[in-house]
Amino acid sequence: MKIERAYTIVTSPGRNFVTLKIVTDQGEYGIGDATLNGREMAVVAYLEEHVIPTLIGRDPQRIEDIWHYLYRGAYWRRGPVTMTAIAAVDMALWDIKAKLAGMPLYQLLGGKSRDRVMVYGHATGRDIDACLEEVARHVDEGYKAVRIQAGVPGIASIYGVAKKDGEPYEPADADLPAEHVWSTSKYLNHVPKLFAAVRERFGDDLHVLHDVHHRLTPIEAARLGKDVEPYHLFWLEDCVPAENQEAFGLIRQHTTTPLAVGEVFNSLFDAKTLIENQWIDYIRTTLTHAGGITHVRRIADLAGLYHVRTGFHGPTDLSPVCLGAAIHFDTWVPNFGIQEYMPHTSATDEVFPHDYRFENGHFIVGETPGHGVDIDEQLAKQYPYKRASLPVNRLEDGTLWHW
Ligand code: GCO
Ligand code: MG
Repeated sequence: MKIERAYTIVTSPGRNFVTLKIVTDQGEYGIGDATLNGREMAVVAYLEEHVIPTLIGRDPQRIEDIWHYLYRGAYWRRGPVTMTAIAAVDMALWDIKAKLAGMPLYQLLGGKSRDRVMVYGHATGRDIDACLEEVARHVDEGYKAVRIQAGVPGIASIYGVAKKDGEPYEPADADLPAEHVWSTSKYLNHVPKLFAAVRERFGDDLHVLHDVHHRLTPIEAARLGKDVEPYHLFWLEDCVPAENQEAFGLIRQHTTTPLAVGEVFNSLFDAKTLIENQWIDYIRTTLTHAGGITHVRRIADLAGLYHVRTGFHGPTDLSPVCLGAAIHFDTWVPNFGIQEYMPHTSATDEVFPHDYRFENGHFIVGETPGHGVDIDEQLAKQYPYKRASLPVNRLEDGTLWHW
């Protein structure tokens, strides 16, 4: 069996998605998600110019060999663009292999470790009251876990918090990066009040999560972790940037609030020190940005040795292809923690027909051979690519900051 053709499909049903389709000479095909939010066309160019020409004629069943060919063979290792491109190939090849085996992907990985996959949804509000209403809506919809982000008095606009109720928190039409103004002190004073209000209204059972989006220094993160301890968060996410993995050692010495990190990681080496030192509790690295199933499986296995569980990144800027493959992975992986879930728009769901289903705060994996997600190429053509940018953050004095 040989790879006969491979090509990228860029579609924007509300936001941009890049999909790689690999077709074999036997007529079987697989698809992989290659979406890197705000840098979509860089991955398209990498795939079209440097990866696809080397795939033609190869045996699609040799997933491991192709992975190492693309990783080692390029000489230039790692990096989000490269690893997203490799991930898309890897995901498409696992899709093909599972279809050939006539099995849903989770069976090929080792079968079910659980019947359903717990997810967390996103509640955001411009102030605490609006936020509590959003949490209530999620609880009514059956969610057992909710990420909670509220506007902070004195900060005009925060990425992760929708400006108006019901709006997405990341405007898809920002051609060039918007600039936000950030105040760490205002934020740090406000967050404990938010979680006090959440516990008071919803009691102890709801799992609550919070994303700091890399905006603190280690000692500030340590303070926040301590301040929210009484509200026992499921996790505090990305409390500092993790290029300096040792920073987490400092935070860990100060707080028992569980720590999650890794949505921007693209390889095992970004997480190795964090995992081996048991400085984190959840690893967020997902299939699309870290070399696909073949590589993320290695991350999860290392994590399992150190009581670190998975909590895959799953915002709407990852396509249903990534979500579908992730649900298979989550159903299998022994050290599963939780899966992030932001519902895609109905236009996106129509472009990407899928067999996973949401039920009572959980995902139930489908039984279709492969990863269970397809793409309607005709429909995809109706939504042309539109450049969209993520915002940047500056401190009140104008200093460029993490966002
Ligand atoms: C999350 C994230 C996202 C990212 C986005 C960037 O936890 O879901 O922080 O909101 O910012 O995926 O592309
Ligand atoms: Mg995040």
